[in-house]
Amino acid sequence: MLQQTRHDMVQYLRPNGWLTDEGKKVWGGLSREQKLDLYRWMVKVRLFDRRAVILQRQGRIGTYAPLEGQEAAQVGSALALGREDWIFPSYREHGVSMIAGMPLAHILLYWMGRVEGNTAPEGVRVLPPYVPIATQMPQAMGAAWASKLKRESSLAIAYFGDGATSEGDFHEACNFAGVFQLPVLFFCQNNQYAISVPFSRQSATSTVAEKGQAYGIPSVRVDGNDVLAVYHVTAEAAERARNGGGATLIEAVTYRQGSHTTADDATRYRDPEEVRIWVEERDPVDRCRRLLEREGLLSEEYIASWEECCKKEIQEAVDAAERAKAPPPTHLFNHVFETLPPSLLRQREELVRKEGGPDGSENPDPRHP
Ligand SMILES: Cc1ncc(C[n+]2csc(CCOP(=O)(O)OP(=O)(O)O)c2C)c(N)n1
Ligand SMILES: [Mg+2]
Repeated sequence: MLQQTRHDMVQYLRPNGWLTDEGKKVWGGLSREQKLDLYRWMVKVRLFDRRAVILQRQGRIGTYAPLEGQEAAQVGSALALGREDWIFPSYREHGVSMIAGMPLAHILLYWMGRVEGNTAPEGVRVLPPYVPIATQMPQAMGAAWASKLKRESSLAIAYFGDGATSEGDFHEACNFAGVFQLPVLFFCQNNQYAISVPFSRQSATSTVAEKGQAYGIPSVRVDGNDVLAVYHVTAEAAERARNGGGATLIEAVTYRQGSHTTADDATRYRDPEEVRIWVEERDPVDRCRRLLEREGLLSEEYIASWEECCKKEIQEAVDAAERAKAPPPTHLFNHVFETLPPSLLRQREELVRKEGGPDGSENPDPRHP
């Protein structure tokens, strides 16, 4: 059990694919399937992510926030949660969402600007991605409070970035969760940049974990590219939350290998040598693969057939998303105001006049005749 903040970084799997002594114990407690799952999910998430970037470049989805490099932080933490837990993601958590049961087609539809992409299927407790930075944190805290008042076993987890720790919402959520001992996990993927702003220009503290400590929340810093350590640290925090032990802040130290979004160019503000080190020497997927290969759990044929299987599933999701009928243009006006203000009402009427038909739906989108 974590009783206090650890400023040293928890690491079980070294970048060269060898386990530490503590790591050997944790690894030994996992079944063969659990071990393979860590790797299989990371591969699926990476292949999905790469395909989504290509779709954006082809003009088939609007914009996209890539997660390459952050697979271990997302897969390790998501696999430690239960189906009853509430997940409050930011815009980069596609890996977490798919593990929690969000269909891949929905994730693509979200980036195509469709409202269906925000709707989780029955029984999937994933909230829509939160784009305004840190706003998911007080809401996750509120869900955790509700769970506590109703004496339910579910916890809430908020995913956010290093930049979010400069927002008031971060501090308010941590304070409240600390005082009321709420079953909430604050999971920070410290990928070291908030768009072009490096962590050193974001915060005068050297870690995010120490900010949680200031609110009386046990806080832990973990190697976010070490899927085993992330899994174990999150499972421990989740167990504690369920047993009435309150909130935990987890700082997963990782790196965004690509750009902030497809609208950004990270080569404008990052040293190529820094990127090379993270990509070539600290990659989370390679690290796990090396361990599994050495243990005889992975072969070249197995890797190839798993990748094929993922690509097929991703292709099916792309087809399903592209088959979805486009909404009428008047949908632009839905989902913000319950009653449209007069100015927007006028604009809507103008659009209906131009498009023809009572609500514009009689003029089908030419891309989906
Ligand atoms: C309240 C608010 N301010 C500014 C923005 C613009 N913005 C979008 S992403 C981003 C950087 C966030 O960085 P971080 O929290 O580290 O998350 P990351 O993108 O690295 O995952 C900013 C400033 C926003 N979305 N919301
Ligand atoms: Mg960041």
